[in-house]
Amino acid sequence: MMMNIEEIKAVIPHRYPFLLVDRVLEMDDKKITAFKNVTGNEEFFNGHFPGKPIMPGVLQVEAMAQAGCILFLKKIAKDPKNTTIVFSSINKAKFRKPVVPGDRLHMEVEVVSLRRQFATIKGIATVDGKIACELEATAAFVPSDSI
Ligand code: BDE
Repeated sequence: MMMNIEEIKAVIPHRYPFLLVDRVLEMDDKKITAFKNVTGNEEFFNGHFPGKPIMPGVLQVEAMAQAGCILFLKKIAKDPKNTTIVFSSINKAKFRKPVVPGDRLHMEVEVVSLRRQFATIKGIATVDGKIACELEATAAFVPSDSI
């Protein structure tokens, strides 16, 4: 179930500079494992912060949300071509460790609640096995032709 960057781009609409998943390693009906390689050339390091590059925690949240989108569209949505995923809530987020140039942000995102229109995910992002960010968020599935 590995997916490379071109396969990822065929599933979610995000593009540079906002596509934050580089590869999917594993996926089943409830869980996806993916990563982002964080390079020293990321645009956001110029300003966050000058001389002290740290990946914004909100972008770690976004990266896990994107991994969740891939899981929803590949495994959960009944009509993925006509489904838009809208994140409706960040229920909980914790930032435990700074993510810096050269890090591989490894993400495990799991669906913990699935209703007709809403899914809640839990995500854990690690670098070298150490937790950088924990997330619980909720997304809504919307028919694309309704918005
Ligand atoms: C720690 C845990 C989770 N996320 C980030 C941290 C962290 O160490 N942030 N550090 C930010 C930071 C910003 C600036 Br400006 C600075 O000069 C230094 Br010295 C910092 O550590």
